[in-house]
Amino acid sequence: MTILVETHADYRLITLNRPERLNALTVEMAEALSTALDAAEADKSCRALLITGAGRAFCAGQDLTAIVGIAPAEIGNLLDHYNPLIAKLRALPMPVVCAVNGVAAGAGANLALACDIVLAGEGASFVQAFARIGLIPDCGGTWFLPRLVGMARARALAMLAEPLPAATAAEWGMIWQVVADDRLMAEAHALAARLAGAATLGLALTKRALDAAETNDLDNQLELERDLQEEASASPDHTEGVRAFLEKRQPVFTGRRS
Ligand code: LHQ
Repeated sequence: MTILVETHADYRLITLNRPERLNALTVEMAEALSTALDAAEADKSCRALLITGAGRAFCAGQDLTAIVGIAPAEIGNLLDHYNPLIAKLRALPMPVVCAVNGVAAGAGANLALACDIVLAGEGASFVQAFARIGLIPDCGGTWFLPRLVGMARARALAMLAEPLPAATAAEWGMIWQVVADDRLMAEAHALAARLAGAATLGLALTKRALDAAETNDLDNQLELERDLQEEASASPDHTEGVRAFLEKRQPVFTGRRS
């Protein structure tokens, strides 16, 4: 099994599972991941996702043994498998937490950056390894990096392909937090569980608004916020949130759309 899926009360843990290859990506694995995302979305009781890697690495990017000597068109075909996966992750109507448990290289780094909240163990690192093999950052790397760390740092990361330690990645705003390696999974599970108990529709619409903000001007974004706010306000979780505030108690969110 190239990925493992573990179902928790109201979230799922997906583990990239080719530890002997540092969880390097294959088409089979991308398809399995895609199926797992669809299944999570279809399950109404699943309200958050947690992604990590088995063994000592998060993901070493494309499995290089699979691309030796293949035609350029085949490289494009490979990305036709990976690109929908990145788009699906971004559009998934629930929060996605990534627990980067070791090195995240090439497409593996950008898979992590596509997630909503990235936690990393202090021994983890991020490498835009593409330049080492004459390629360009893909799986959204050229889109995510400048937005997260600014163009100057994005260019150097992409061109130098040096490993960026997790602590620097957090300092630069590329990821959310660094935690001690032996605390990583406990913290990541706690975060996923907390998000799974939140107002799911509101978070899903927040994702949409933030992604749209990357290309909208202010007028369009204000208009979008207006429309999405109407949608969010129709949810039972909005009603519950306001009621709980007025009653001075913790809200109990269900994640139901209506
Ligand atoms: C690997 C890999 C790997 C196979 C470690 N493949 N075996 C998308 C689609 C289409 C076209 C092309 O591009 C893309 C996007 C991409 O992702 S391109 C970028 C691909 N990734 C890389 O270039 C990274 C290659 N790996 C590394 O630089 C190092 O392995 C890192 C920095 C990740 C880890 O270094 P170490 O901790 O020193 O581990 P290691 O190098 O000793 O690796 C352990 C084993 O895993 C080793 O096998 P072995 O049989 O010697 O134990 C590696 O060959 C294997 N492995 N990455 N991507």
